[in-house]
Amino acid sequence: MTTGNRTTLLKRLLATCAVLCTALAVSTPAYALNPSDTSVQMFRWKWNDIAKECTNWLGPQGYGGVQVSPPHAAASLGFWYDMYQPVDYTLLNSAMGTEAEFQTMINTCHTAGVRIYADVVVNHLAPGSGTATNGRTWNANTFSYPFFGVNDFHANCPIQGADYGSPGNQNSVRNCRLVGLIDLATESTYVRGQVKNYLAKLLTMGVDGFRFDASKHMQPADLLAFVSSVAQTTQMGEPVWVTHEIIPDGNVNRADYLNSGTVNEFKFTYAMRETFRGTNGNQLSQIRTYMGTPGNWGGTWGFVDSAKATVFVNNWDTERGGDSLLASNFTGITNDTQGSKRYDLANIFMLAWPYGHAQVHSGFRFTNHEQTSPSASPFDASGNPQINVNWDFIHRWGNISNMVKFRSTTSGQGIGNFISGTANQIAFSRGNKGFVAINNEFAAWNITLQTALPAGTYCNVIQGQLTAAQTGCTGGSVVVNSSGQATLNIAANGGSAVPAVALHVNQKVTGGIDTPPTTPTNLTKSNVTPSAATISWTASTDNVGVSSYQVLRNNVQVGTTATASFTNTGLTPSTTYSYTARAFDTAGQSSGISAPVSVTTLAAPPGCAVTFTIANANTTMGQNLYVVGNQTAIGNWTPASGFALVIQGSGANVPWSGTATLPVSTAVQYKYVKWNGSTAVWESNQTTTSGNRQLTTPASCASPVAKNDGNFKP
Ligand SMILES: [Ca+2]
Repeated sequence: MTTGNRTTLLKRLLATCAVLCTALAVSTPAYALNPSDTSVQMFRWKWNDIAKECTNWLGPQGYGGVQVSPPHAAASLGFWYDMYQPVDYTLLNSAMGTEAEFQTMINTCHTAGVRIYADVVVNHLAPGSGTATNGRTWNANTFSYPFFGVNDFHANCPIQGADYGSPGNQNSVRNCRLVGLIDLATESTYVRGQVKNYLAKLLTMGVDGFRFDASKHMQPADLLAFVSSVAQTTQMGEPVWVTHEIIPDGNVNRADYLNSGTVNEFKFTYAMRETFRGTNGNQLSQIRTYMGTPGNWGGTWGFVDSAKATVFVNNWDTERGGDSLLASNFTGITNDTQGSKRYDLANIFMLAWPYGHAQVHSGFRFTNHEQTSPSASPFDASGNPQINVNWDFIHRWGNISNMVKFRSTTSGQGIGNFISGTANQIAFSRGNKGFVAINNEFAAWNITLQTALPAGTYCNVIQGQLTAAQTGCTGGSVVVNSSGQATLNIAANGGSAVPAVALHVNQKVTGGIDTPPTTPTNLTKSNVTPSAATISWTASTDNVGVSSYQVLRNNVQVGTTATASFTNTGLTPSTTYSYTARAFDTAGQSSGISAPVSVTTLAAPPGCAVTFTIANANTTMGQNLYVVGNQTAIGNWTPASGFALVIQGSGANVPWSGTATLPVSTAVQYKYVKWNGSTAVWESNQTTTSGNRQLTTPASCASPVAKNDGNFKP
């Protein structure tokens, strides 16, 4: 490297900085940033696309920040990991966009309330040789990089697998080459100065924090020196956010790095995979044992304290290495979004659980492990997001995205009312601000649980949010009663629904608390007959109004009614039934089921056998004699349904006779009818007042009544 080259570039850098400093001074923010407890890893998203997402989605949804891919200039070989092979930290043209686009993204996201965290790769530089994303060249064989030369690197030795063991070889892990990458001498004054310049430039541009890549491959003192050498406050007036990538092994002591930032708590990533898949005997219901609880974090797995943890269900490495739950890995294995909603549930848990700084991961779908980001835009020509097409847009998945505001709303609240159903079902309160229930079981979870929420109707943010009028929800809702209890009906995992409920006080329906109707009382019976009964009750009351009652007979609905009375017909004589009722209000809530009333139908009245005989009908071929009259047994005046008599002998005038059963104590009117199946020939009228033949059956009929009616009256 020549001094001249360095000087030229420094001039260029200073000129850029002067412009930017002026711009930033003018745009000193009058706007507020979102709460900082959640961010999203926008893996290989272009700066221009991130800017759009900040404005259109991330800001309004409450995301606190975006962790962007490394903005330095890097190798460009056609693989996703090219960007982890830095060449130049000064002219920040990368696979994600130009330096100017990077600056615009920062400003746009800040305006939307969203911070920008840069992924910083300073352990190593690119191997091989070539032209970087900013047009500058490098050659690792001659240690020629725009700002680094032969004296700026550690010796050429590979890190061995055993170095990560216990005791392992810490010097090798920190000073030898990680997968062949040329290891920077990060303890040297010159290298530290270059890193300082890079970090200072990013902060000046408005970057809000750093994710240090491969931190365990550098000395803790190096990282502390980097962080200490630059401003401690961002352009937005906040402390600089710092987290370290430190994958646990048998050698690294993560506590050594906590003086310069938080650590990526990979144990959380592993715990999500193990507990939601239920592998190795791990159970979601035991999560407190594994990782501890507020004020006492650690657990049997040895989690770092919450204030020192950055957590994610997966990042780009674990999604390719299989160390986490998976969402976009289409290399031939089953994702945790296929056949289950484990991936969604784990993100919901992460955002509901008061541990660490939570990061959602949003990347792209891939079919081989080295495949780089799609050339297709995440948006269509009209600017609409193409979700789960090439880019997965996990930050827009409704059930995950809505949990960002759950997290900020419940910030500072502890865990209460923790309960497990099966080993795969848990629920807990976040103080009196929120409540969540997660059903990672392939069976529904229907249960009434205690919350600490104020009474009211809440939107289940897993399914939707408040409507614009805030009087209803775009998805399902849950009622918390005056005792703080909520009755939940959570679908089984494995279906189309994400089987969880999440409620918080900023998604509470206004316009009054919708309470269920009172339960109907005092059920009574009346008008009981052999085949019917009327059930009545004391009307229910409700704050929004009772719309209907459901009437149940032996626990099965037999009808609904708007009034407090219902007549049930079609019953069987001499049978006992149990009736109950419940009320529904206009909001669809139901009361409890009433106490039952027992009804026994009356016995069917005993019949009275009457033997009808008629002669001299003068029937023609095809005609038969029928008794037709005002009783069901004799056809209710319909010849086709009349009671058929049987001819007693042969010839046109022999008697016809037959015995019908009629109700007792009943006034019966009838005529004889000659009927050939289509034409009725009725008797003419009698001298009775009705013109019909008449009889009244007795109250009891020990033997048939003989009704010898003489001759057919033509
Ligand atoms: Ca190193």
